[in-house]
Amino acid sequence: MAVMKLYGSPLSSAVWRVLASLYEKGLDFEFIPVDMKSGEHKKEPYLSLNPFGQVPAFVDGDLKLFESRAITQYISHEYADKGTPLVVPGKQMAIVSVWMEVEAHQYDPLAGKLAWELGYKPHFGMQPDNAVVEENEGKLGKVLDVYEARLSQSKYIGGDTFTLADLHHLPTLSFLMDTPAKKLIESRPKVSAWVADITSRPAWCKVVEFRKQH
Ligand SMILES: N[C@@H](CCC(=O)N[C@@H](CS)C(=O)NCC(=O)O)C(=O)O
Repeated sequence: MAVMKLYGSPLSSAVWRVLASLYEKGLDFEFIPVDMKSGEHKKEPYLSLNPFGQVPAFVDGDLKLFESRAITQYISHEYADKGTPLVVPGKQMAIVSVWMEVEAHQYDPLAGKLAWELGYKPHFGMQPDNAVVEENEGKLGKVLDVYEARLSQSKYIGGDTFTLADLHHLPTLSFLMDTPAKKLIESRPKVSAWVADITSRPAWCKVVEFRKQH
C-alpha cells in the first residue's frame, strides 16, 4: 500500500497540526516539502492538491485533502484502531465538535494574529505592531477566560480524555508559549496546567523535533 503523503512547510502551524495527528496515531507517512519562498504553493502542480495555494495538502491513496482540521478528522476516523483514539463515541463527540469549532472560530483567528506579530514577524526580521498585539491579547484573554471555566469542569477541553479538540490547539499554543503572550496562559491556572499537559505529549515532542530537523 502506498504510504500517505503530507505536503507542506516545516514552518507552517497548520502542517504541525496534521503532523501531531499522524504521530498520535503512529502512522507511517512521507513529508514532501513545498518551497513557499519560491511560491511553489501558488503554482501547478501544487494547486491541484490545494486550490487555495496554502499548505498543508495530504494524499492517502486516491484521496486528496486539504484544510488541516479536515485532514486530522479523516486520519482519526480512518485509522480509528491505531494509536490514540482522538475521537469519541456519540454525544461525547458532539461536545468535542463544539470545542473544535471554538478552536477554529474563536481561538485561532486571535492566536494566529498574535503568533504572526510576536513569532513570525521577528523571525523574518520585521517589527511587531504593538496596537495589533494589544487588541488581540485583550480579545484572546476573554476567550481564555471561557477556557478557564471549561477546564474547571473537565480535564481536557472536549471532555475527560485527550481528543482532536485539544490537538487542534497545539500548534498555536506552543508557539505562543515562546512569546510574551504566554502571560495570557500562565495567568490562568487551569489553562496553564492544560497547556503543560498537552504540550508534553510524546507525539507533540516529535512535532517539535521535526521542526528542529527540517
Ligand atoms: N485553514 C487552513 C489554513 C492553512 C494556512 O493558512 N496555511 C498557511 C501556512 S500556516 C499558508 O499556506 N500560507 C500561505 C498563503 O496563504 O499564501 C488549514 O488549516 O489548513
